[in-house]
Amino acid sequence: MRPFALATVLAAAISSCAALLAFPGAEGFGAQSTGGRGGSVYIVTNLNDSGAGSFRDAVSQPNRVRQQLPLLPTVAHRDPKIVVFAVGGLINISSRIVVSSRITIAGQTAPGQGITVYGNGVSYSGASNTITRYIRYRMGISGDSGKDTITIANGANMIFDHVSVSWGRDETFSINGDVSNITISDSIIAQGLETHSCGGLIQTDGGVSIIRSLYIDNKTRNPKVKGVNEFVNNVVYNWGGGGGYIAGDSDGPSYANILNNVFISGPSTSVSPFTRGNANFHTYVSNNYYDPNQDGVLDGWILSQSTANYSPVDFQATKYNYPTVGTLLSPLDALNKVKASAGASKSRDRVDTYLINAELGSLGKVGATISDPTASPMNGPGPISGGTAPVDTDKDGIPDAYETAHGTDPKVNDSAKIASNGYANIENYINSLV
Ligand SMILES: *[C@@H]1O[C@H](CO)[C@@H](O)[C@H](O)[C@H]1NC(C)=O
Ligand SMILES: *[C@@H]1O[C@H](CO)[C@@H](O)[C@H](O)[C@H]1NC(C)=O
Ligand SMILES: *[C@@H]1O[C@H](CO)[C@@H](O)[C@H](O)[C@H]1NC(C)=O
Ligand SMILES: *[C@@H]1O[C@H](CO)[C@@H](O)[C@H](O)[C@H]1NC(C)=O
Ligand SMILES: CC(=O)N[C@H]1CO[C@H](CO)[C@@H](O)[C@@H]1O
Repeated sequence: MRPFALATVLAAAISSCAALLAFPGAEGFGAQSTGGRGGSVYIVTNLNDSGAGSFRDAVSQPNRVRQQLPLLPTVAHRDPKIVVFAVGGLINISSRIVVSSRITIAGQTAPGQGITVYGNGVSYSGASNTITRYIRYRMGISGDSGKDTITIANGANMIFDHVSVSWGRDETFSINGDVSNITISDSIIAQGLETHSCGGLIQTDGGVSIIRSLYIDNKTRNPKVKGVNEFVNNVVYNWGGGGGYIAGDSDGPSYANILNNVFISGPSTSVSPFTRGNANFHTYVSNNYYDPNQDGVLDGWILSQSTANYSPVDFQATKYNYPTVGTLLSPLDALNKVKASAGASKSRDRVDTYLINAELGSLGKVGATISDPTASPMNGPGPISGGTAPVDTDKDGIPDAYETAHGTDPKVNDSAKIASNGYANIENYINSLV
């Protein structure tokens, strides 16, 4: 093939990849992550910390040099992997897990109440093209001191959707550095542990979308933002004295859309929802709802655009043109949506149920103040019922019943094959579950 023709074919392949969303309905800066598409399927078959069949083995096999086409430079990267689960339950990890590039983690495939990774945190630093859905990462006091539940210090093109993240010893979900094209959608970021008790830094010029997610029970940084950010249809509940949405406090320039969010004060809340802005924080703000009186009734109001409400930021007259939600909800519709489906909600665990029903549901009256998640009222990360995986005769990750109903052969290992709609067969299965 002549170089010209090769380039044309590659360009076509790249643009057709780029057009496909991470999954139907994916939104925001990370919506086009390709995850493990085009690679093989890894079935997690046990809850062990490490070893064959474990989550750690599935997600953290190191990068390697791959044979490249002629004329193209050699690059080290990892075989893409789509990770599915034939077990549900608690995965108790001692050391941190480092997630590699080009990976799809489909927590929604786990039977029973799904998967909780507990005991330490998870790093996505250095990764690119990850899709992470319907899984719980709960670090806890035995995790490494000074570390986050989820850390991204560099990397690109990642989407976290319906993920429950809690109990970070430093930050809970932190993005800080040379990081591009990230979406956090329909997720819960909860209970950063004292004494730091932080939701997280969201500091990068590469673009982070935070959509329909819940920040709850963090003293500060719910989140703390610098750089390019969109914050749309989220709920922030019971932030503490350190601040709710912290609109940058450094000289670095920021460009943010802050639209249709809900801020509800709780027992720990003593400050207004926006703090610490400065003239470098350029922002379009609109339709943010605030209910400060902790009386168990939704009786707040929409904040007007004034420095009294938003700290001293540089207001913009028009929105930044960011990849954003298909449907912008009203703040109170966003609250209902978050209550109904934020986090790993295919089967909510006891922790998220408590946070959503007892705390957020109290509309200001109840909020946990915790430094030890194993103590009352949280009582640790479990139990998580394991359930039973459906029969999968060819062990390709797609159950027989689905294969029979959708015209693939339950006796042929064909789940990694790309279907006519551009997704792998296994992706069409995992996307059908939620
Ligand atoms: C998982 O851990 C159990 C208990 O330590 C052990 O018996 C089993 O062999 C491990 N499984 C694998 C696949 O390593
Ligand atoms: C997790 O493992 C640690 C170390 O083995 C153990 O002390 C702890 O009880 C385990 N926690 C859970 C919830 O299983
Ligand atoms: C981020 O996404 C944009 C739009 O899809 C793309 O042009 C850019 O290359 C991406 N950045 C990185 C670092 O991959
Ligand atoms: C299925 O095929 C893939 C290659 O497409 C291979 O990596 C995998 O090991 C096979 N799985 C089984 C259970 O044979
Ligand atoms: C869960 C948790 O750590 N919550 C903290 C949130 O912030 C308040 C106010 O500072 C603390 O009292 C809580 O402990």
